[in-house]
Amino acid sequence: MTTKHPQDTYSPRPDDHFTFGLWTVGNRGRDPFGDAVRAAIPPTTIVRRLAELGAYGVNFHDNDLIPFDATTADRERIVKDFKKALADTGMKVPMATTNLFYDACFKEGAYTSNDARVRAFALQKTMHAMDLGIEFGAKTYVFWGGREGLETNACKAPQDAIKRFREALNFLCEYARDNKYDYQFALEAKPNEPRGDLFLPTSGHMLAFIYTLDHPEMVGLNPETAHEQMSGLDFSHAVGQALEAGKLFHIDLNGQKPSRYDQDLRFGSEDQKGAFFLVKLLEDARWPGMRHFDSHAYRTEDEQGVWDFAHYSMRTYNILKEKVARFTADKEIQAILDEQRALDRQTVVDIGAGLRYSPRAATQLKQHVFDIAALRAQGFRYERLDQLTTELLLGTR
Ligand code: GCO
Ligand code: MN
Ligand code: MN
Repeated sequence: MTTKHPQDTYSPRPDDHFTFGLWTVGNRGRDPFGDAVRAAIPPTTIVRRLAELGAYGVNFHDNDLIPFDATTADRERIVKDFKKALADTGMKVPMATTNLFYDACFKEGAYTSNDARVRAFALQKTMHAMDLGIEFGAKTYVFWGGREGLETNACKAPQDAIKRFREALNFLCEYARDNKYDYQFALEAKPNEPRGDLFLPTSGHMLAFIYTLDHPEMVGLNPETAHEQMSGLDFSHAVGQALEAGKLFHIDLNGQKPSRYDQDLRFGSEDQKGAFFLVKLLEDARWPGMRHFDSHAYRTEDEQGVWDFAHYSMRTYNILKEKVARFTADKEIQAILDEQRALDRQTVVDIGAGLRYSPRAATQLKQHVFDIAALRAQGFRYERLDQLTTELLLGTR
């Protein structure tokens, strides 16, 4: 089956650095109310089709590639075939991760389980999965604690769960160092689902936690659009804080309707304005990371719809990137922003650059007489700025 998408300036290319999880295009449409609607697509086929569409690479959980109960011989054969597909197409594996949520043994948690045997098994499984990622040249290792949560606070105190999560990450940082694995760890927050509540529910919680680890320099964030929006938060603010802290190690792009379960919709299919500001944030910062899509096709789709979904995810990013260039080149928009920059540059008292404290600066500032009436009278022209942005996005400028 081939999907023909016409080539134009928005067509994805490998140097756009778009990646997909094997689990995203491989999603078979299961949900809590219905079974699979699509056949499984072999990982090697996913690699070949995504390469044709212009993607840069694929990422995987250990069990997306190697089934949970595979024999050593199975593993060797699968790895060999997958390496061949990558070599044939030039596709890369920038990120790897562990499935610590699907198997029934993880129902009470993995690193945070009350059962010490499960915690130890989760570590063992992660070490094997880290070894696998290294075989494919992965540089980022993602931690999403799908089962690290609870339904009733009667079962454990959140502080104990956080301590266990810290112990596990400290252990795995040492494992990476000991083996000279060139990984950066990226922690992914989510407020709930599949557990009633998940520990460390937002990127902000995760960021604070990172600085309590033995090797905070190895660990950053993997924020996801849908997950921040589930908490009613603006995704760009989570990403902005991660960028400012030098902790944006990876990103999960998708779409989400407000206050729902985790929908993992196609990037840009919802809240196009939010998606635009997110692309603007990443592009203005010249963020060098992968533009990874953690989403899947609607359950209504057959395999053709899956490749449409993949192509349109990348295409929308490129369209929004072009809108960002237009925003930067738009004289009326920039004139308003110039007024803001001029306001920003005003000198109140001569205390040097910024608001750096000194006793002299404090004295001068305390003595300064402000023209409060002028401050009150200042208008900011954001209605016009937003309307110009809106018209740019709607295609009328
Ligand atoms: C989800 C998560 C996952 C993770 C993936 C990689 O809500 O299902 O977003 O898709 O991103 O397990 O860690
Ligand atoms: Mn995700
Ligand atoms: Mn998700």
